[in-house]
Amino acid sequence: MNIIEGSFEAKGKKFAIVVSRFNHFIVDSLLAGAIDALKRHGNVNDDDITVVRVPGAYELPLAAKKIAKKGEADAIIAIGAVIRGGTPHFDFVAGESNKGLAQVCLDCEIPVSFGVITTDSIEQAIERAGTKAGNKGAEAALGALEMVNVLAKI
Ligand code: INI
Repeated sequence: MNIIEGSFEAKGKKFAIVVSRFNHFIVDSLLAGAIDALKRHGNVNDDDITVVRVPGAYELPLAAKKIAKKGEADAIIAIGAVIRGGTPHFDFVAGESNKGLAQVCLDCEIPVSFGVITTDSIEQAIERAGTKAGNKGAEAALGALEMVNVLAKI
């Protein structure tokens, strides 16, 4: 049996984090979690992490695509927070963000980690930004680290 799997070590690899400003109170914690995971679990150098800020989750796919096409990053981590309001706006923003990022990942053949939380309430968002449900930014960074390693082995 031949099993191929990735570790988290990624010293020398380059990571781009594309992050939305909307709901920055939440997003800032997700971003901090992602950077912490890259450094502590991946052993990634500060200089190998680039943070790109965009207005909202809707804008994440285009920025991710431009980064991917430059070819300098080994993986992209998308960070954002879409919190449901009283209108259908949530569904459009969350749906397009998710769809667009998945498209970049497959079209450009680069890992694009989905660290965009989509919640029904601010409380659920806080839970996922470093409190009782962990930190989804850190989880996204771990996913990117593992994918960089496993893709190199396939
Ligand atoms: N952007 C988010 O990142 N999160 C949200 O919760 C959100 N809501 O609810 O409106 C949101 N909207 C802005 C959107 O991403 C775009 O920036 C905007 O529509 C301009 O294109």
